[in-house]
Amino acid sequence: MPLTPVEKIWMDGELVAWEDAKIHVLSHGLHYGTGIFEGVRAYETKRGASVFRLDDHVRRFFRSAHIHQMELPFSPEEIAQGIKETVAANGLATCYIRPLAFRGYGEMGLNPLLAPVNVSIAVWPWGAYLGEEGLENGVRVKVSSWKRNDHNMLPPSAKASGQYVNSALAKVEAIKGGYDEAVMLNIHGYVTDGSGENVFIVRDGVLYTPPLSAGCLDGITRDSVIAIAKDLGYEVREKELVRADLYTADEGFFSGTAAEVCPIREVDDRALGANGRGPITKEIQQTFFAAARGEIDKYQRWLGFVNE
Ligand code: PPE
Repeated sequence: MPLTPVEKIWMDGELVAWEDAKIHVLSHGLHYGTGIFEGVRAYETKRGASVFRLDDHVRRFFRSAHIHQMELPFSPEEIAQGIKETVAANGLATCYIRPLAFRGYGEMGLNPLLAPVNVSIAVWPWGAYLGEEGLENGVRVKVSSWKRNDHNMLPPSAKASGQYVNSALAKVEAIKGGYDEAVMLNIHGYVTDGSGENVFIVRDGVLYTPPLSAGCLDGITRDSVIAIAKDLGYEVREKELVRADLYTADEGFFSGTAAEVCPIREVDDRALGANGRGPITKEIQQTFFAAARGEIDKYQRWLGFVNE
C-alpha cells in the first residue's frame, strides 16, 4: 500500500516535517538490520483518537531493546507521550503508528554498541492490511518453505528489524505463488506466525493458537483476542499446531496490529470448513473492532486517549 504522507514525524524527541525525517545512508541499522520497532494503531472513539494498548506496545518496545542490548535514550513515559504527540500533531483519529529505534550513523562494522541509537515515531493512514475483501471473506494462505527464526538464531519475541528479512522471504514466496499471506513453521515443523500476524484456528467451538515457545511474537492483538474469546465464553488453548491442523480447521484467522482480526479462508489450496469468515471469527472480529473503538465498557482499559 503506498504511503500517504502526513505532516510530522517525531525524530529523537522533536517533531520534524515528514520530508525532513531523513537519515544517512551509512546508518548502521540500514546495513545490518540493527533496529527494533513497534506497530501500533489508533482508532477513533467518542473521546477522540485512542491508541490501542499503548502501554503494552511501549513495554514490548523496551523488551525488544533489552534483548538486543540497545539502551534507549528515552524513558517509556517519553515514548508513550511521543506517540500521543505524533498522532495529535497530524490530526489523525485513525492511523497506524510506527515507533522505531535503530543504530545510527557514526560507525561501521558489526559491533552495534559503538553506533548511536536514534528513535523515531511515524504515523500514517493504513487501511485493511490484507484488503477489505480479506477482512470480510478471508484470505488465501500458503505454508512457507521458509522456516521462522528460531529462538537461538534471532529471538522471535523481540520485534527486531533484521528479523523481518525472514518474513519478507515468506511474504514474497506467498504473493508470487498467488496467495495473500504466508504462514511460517518453526524448524521442528510446528506452526508459528504469518509474516506479520499471529495465527488462530477454531475446531469444535474451541480456539487454538500456538504457544509462544513455538517461536511466535507475543502479539498484543493475540492477547486481546484471547481475552475477548474467553469473555465470550469460548475455551482458548495454546497448543502446538501442525500444517494439517490448519487444513482441517473449522475456521481460522490472523491477529495483528496491522492485520487486525482477519479470517483465513484457505491454506495451501484447502478450504477451511467455513470457506470464508466463520461465525466465531466474525464474532471475535466485531468485538475486537468495537473494543478498539471504545464501544465496550469492559475493554476501556485498553484505550489510550490522545487528548487526555
Ligand atoms: N507476528 C509477527 C511476526 C508480527 O510481525 C506481528 C505484528 C504479530 C505477530 C502480531 O503482533 P501484534 O501487532 O502485537 O498483535 N506485525 C506488525 C508489522 C506489520 C508490518 O507489515 O509492518 C504489525 O502488525 O504492526
